[in-house]
Amino acid sequence: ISIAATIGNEKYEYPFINAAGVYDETAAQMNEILDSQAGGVTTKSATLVSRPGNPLPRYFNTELGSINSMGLPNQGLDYYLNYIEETNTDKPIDLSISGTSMADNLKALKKVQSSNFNGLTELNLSCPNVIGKPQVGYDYDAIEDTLAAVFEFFTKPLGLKLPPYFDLQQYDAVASILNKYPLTYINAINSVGNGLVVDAETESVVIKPKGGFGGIGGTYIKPVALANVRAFRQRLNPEIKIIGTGGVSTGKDAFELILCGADIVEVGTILAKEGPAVFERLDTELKAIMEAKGYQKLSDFRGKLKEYQ
Ligand code: RRO
Repeated sequence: ISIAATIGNEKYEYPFINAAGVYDETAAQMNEILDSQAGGVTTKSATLVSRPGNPLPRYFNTELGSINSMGLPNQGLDYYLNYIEETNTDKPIDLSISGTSMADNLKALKKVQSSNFNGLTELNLSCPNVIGKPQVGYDYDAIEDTLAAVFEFFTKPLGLKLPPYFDLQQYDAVASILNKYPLTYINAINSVGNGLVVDAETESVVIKPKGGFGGIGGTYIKPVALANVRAFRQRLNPEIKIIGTGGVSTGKDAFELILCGADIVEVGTILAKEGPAVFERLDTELKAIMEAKGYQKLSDFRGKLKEYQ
């Protein structure tokens, strides 16, 4: 049984990697992921200049998931470009970029364009936690303006990290924009933005920034992730691949996302809870399901979700 998968020129021997922002701010963390049974690693979303992020506490685990308002803490784009340049690995390293303005995103992507990096660059249009900056992915004109400006000069493989959508007309609108551009992939979904977790005992919120509002991840959001992957797979040009992210904590969750059309799968909340040892467990669980069903490779069932006739 092979669980290998490909996106653009990148080959993932294992189909699980970290979701951008989890276990990936420092070289030491990314090295631990590369040393595990992960298929590769994604960097923390980078800005041009390093940022400390929002005040603590800013991440909280619950039984069914997590809430975060990290606020884009990262070491700056040069740190991640240097890390990639200096790291000897057969596994893909995907570079996530999340400027806090269109001008900064363009500057960052120009830097990537003129660097030696030729892997996947993931432009994050869906950070819910930078105070005063709405998620670009909910503004169709801003998505279009960004892509038009980026593809004026960017010739390397590009993916977009999208926020979750909740209405079928949103998928229609976004897919019709994305289909006009030579995107290598999309990544669906980022956390469900601006949820609220309440601690009944203390009668208070659980994270400090933004009065407790933050991005929800984990089991809570799996049906939203399944829907977004499925809806985009039904609407996007087949050349645009899909990274499925959201609510995966078992091999079965991943199997479901791949049935909906995911090419590879990312894990956030469960990686934060279990650490990089989670990747071996997920690989093993996914293979066991495939073996029981008689599948030899991911393409035997990818996108083949059945509907009532
Ligand atoms: O750093 C964050 O607060 C953060 C980002 Br950039 C993102 O894209 N998604 C998220 O849940 N948190």
